Amino acid sequence: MNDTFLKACRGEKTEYTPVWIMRQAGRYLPQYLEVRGRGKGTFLDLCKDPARCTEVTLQPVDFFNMDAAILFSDILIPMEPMGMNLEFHEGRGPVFTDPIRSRKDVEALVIPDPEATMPFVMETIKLLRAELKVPLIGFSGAPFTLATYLIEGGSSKVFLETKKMMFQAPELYHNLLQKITDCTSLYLQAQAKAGAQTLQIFDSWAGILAPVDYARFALPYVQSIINDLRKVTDVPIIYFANNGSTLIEHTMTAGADVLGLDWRINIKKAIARVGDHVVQGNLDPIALFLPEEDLKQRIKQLLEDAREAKGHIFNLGHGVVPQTPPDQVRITVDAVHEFSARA
Ligand code: 1CP
Repeated sequence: MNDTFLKACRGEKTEYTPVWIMRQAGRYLPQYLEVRGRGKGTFLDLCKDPARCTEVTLQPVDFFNMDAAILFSDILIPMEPMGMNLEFHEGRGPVFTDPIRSRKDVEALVIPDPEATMPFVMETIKLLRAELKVPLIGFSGAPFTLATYLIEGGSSKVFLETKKMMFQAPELYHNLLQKITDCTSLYLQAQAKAGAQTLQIFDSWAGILAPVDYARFALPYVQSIINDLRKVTDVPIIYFANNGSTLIEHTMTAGADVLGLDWRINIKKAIARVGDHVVQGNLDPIALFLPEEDLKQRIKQLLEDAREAKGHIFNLGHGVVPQTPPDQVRITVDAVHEFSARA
């Protein structure tokens, strides 16, 4: 197996900088759309079909020579067995038809047994491990990010209901977050047990919080999950707090091995602040629309800027967007491999 990615996660020397791309399996790939359309099921049907999940996970790894695979699923999958009604609407994204607003709503949520309620995830991990020659990343959402979807009923811009609950009903908010944390903790442990070799926690909305609120209403739940994981597994843990450059002093206390960085911060400046962490990132996803030579120049500079890191995993600063030409992804991966090769 090519374990360059795992070595980098642990801060060990590698022959080159490993690269994978957030949302590397997905709508920018015509071959994904083909599998997604096959059987005419919904996106959720695809997430529950281990054979097709395996196929779409492998696509970018095979096409572009990625150094890691990420399980094809969605951060919202465990919210269904918790008792939420989840739908994905074309063009609008995820929708929870009955958002969480009251004590009764929180009390009705259950903490599911991941193996019993999400066997398709564990099955996909096992199928992938049998096929893959690079490490497999499992993942979850961070409790705060998951809570925003449950409370708002879907995506949001100002997160009014979430912040109102924090500020006006902190005990209710805490009880909700505690349940999501317990669910996520068991879910990630089950993924590691099934064969996931790294775990990434996506905190996609962390950056909408003031640091003081992040420290109180988001970070402790991530710390708790990582603490639990350390008792049962030694797989590396990546924590990605999107838009989190103003939060680094806090995110570095989450307990992760690797800190994911979005593109809004210069990676060199971030590295000076992250202490004993490996970093992952942080090319602007829209930089993939640069002309080839400019894109390569950006990548070269980024690798140069990351030289002093304890370890660096090349990635975008957030997910690849659906309009991205696949060839630009190929150029990116090849450039990382070429420019980072150490004599
Ligand atoms: O139409 C389709 O095919 C559905 C589009 C889609 C896909 C391909 C969704 C709906 N989810 C996914 C897969 C997915 N989601 C993966 C596996 C693909 C890969 O990485 O290779 C992963 C890791 C996720 C994680 C995820 N889902 C996050 C965290 C990462 C991030 O981008 O910040 C979030 C916030 C979600 C929620 C979600 N699911 C889908 C959409 C469109 C969204 C975002 C909605 C929003 O902006 O609020």
